[in-house]
Amino acid sequence: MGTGASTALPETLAAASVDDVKAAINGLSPENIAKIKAALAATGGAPTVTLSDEAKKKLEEKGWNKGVVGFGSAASEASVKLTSALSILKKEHTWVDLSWDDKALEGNSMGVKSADYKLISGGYCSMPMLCIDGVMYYESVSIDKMLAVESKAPQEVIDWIDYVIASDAMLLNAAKHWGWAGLHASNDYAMVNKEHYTSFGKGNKDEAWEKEAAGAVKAFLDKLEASLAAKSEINGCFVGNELTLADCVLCSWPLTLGGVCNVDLSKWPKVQENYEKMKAIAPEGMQAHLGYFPTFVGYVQGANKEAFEAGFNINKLL
Ligand SMILES: N[C@@H](CCC(=O)N[C@@H](CS)C(=O)NCC(=O)O)C(=O)O
Repeated sequence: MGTGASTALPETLAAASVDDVKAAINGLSPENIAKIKAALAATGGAPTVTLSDEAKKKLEEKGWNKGVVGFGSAASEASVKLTSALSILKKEHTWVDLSWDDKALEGNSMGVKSADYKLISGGYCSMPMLCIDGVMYYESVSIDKMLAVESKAPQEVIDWIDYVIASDAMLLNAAKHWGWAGLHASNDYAMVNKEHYTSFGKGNKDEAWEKEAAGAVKAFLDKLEASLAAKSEINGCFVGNELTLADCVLCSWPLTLGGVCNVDLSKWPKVQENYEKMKAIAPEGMQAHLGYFPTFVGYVQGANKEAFEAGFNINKLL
């Protein structure tokens, strides 16, 4: 992103893309660099895209350039991290539904593959995104960090979010490799932007990559299991007795890893037990994911069945 990077200091940090900030930093004193770093850390530093004048005009036309507007399919494993956070925080917002196709913008809906979303998302073309006063943020977990900092979440919650920020790219790549890539190739990428998936799937990664990805999955599940084992009671929440933004960034992994990636979760019983308890107290913003995502899992497993049975199976590496 950040195709519009310039060496002038952006007017506000919130309106600055990561590239804008990097470019501006080159001409700054150490004191100002320290100030910028502190400000980014305080907001959580969710990345933003640079919007063209045409994109800004489109947001304005729709009235999405003011206030808080989310973009995504509430069923998706990444979008649920945002919809659940908005729900728990009771944050007033508009939701724009992204469908799994290239449908043009109509009302409050358009396809994730559509030209309209390509424009509005500054070329990001993935979900979710959150627009705050005309600034488009991406990366669900970094957005949740920003919301957590804003709502003065406890440090333990922030620590979980930071942990997921540090590990989720590899986890999602594992799910793309052992799961999504097979499904999307089977229907010629009708639902998604092809270029986000073609470097994954059977035959597209070497053994070293697969070992590293499986290692990241194992380390993640081991950490979740150990932290749940240290709790006095498994109650559906990773921190305390009520769902927090820590649970928002952790809520999708049992279906993503156990379902899409086909990880045998029986080795992590507390993760499973906690997930069952979480479902029973899930907020409104998790319901669509919990209800519809298992159908996607069925499609993914169907599309990968032959390859899985022939040994394309992450469990051999765990
Ligand atoms: N790390 C990103 C992942 C975003 C992502 O891969 N989103 C998927 C849905 S879960 C998507 O938009 N897929 C459609 C596409 O990439 O074309 C996040 O957590 O926000």
